[in-house]
Amino acid sequence: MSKPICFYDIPGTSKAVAWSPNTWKTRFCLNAKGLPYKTIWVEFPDIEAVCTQIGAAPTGKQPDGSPMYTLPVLHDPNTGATVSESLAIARYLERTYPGPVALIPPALDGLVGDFQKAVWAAFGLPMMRLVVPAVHATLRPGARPYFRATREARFGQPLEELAPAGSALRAECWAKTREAAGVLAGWWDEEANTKGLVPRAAEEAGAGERTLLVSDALPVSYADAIMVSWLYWFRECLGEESGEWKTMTAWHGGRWVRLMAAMEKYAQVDSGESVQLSKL
Ligand SMILES: N[C@@H](CCC(=O)N[C@@H](CS)C(=O)NCC(=O)O)C(=O)O
Repeated sequence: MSKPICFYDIPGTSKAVAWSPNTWKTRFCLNAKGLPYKTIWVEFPDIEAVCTQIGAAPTGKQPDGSPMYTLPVLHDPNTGATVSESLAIARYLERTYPGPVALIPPALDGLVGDFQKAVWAAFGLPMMRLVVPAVHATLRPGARPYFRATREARFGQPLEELAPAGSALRAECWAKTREAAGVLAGWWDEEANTKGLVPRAAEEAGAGERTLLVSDALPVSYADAIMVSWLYWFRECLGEESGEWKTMTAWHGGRWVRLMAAMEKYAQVDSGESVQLSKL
């Protein structure tokens, strides 16, 4: 590889700038594989125009049936490929650049798609209600009206009513999100215990982090990247200093913070360059 890969991401005003869970998955892959890349920051209202311009395929349909364009997108000048959708990008990177770390071991390629869907099904709506209003506040001011209009159309409700601070609904969403994370914690435990990676006694003492869907040679996997990307979303949008984030860091014996710490070496964010088409 000689030329840096172009990685399209959405900027925010949070500490890391990068806040989107779907694009974080791609960043973890690029960093873990040590691939040269540059981030191209695209504001929400410009995503469709940029994707059309670079020939990125839509990833779904809008409610009116028109194509839906989303980030992450990756353009690899070394192969000419332009790839949309986080899992398709992870698979492209795995196929094209198998070393030095295989984040999706070949035998688990089929499973990882189901895993991603299962994580989404477990967290789903309660998590969205909690964080979507915070995403709005995290975006740069010029991108907010687009985000508000599209998300309010999707939920059929003003952002302020999705899970208002102090409401019983918000408490219920938190309880469901915590419960879902508990189910996921069981999957990580099962994996670690099956492989003998972390003895039960160590877990009870709260020691060590564990990773999921690993081969013995791998420190982390794409499955870990998926989970940590959701956690980054919470942290970046709710704010590291918020009471809600602090509460979350204590969930399940602090295991999620340990998993984040294990992935931190792959979390660098470059300054990259910005594309701005709309007058924001
Ligand atoms: N399944 C897609 C989902 C990507 C996605 O929803 N991205 C959001 C940002 S987190 C987006 O770009 N939305 C564009 C829009 O709402 O206009 C993936 O995993 O890449």
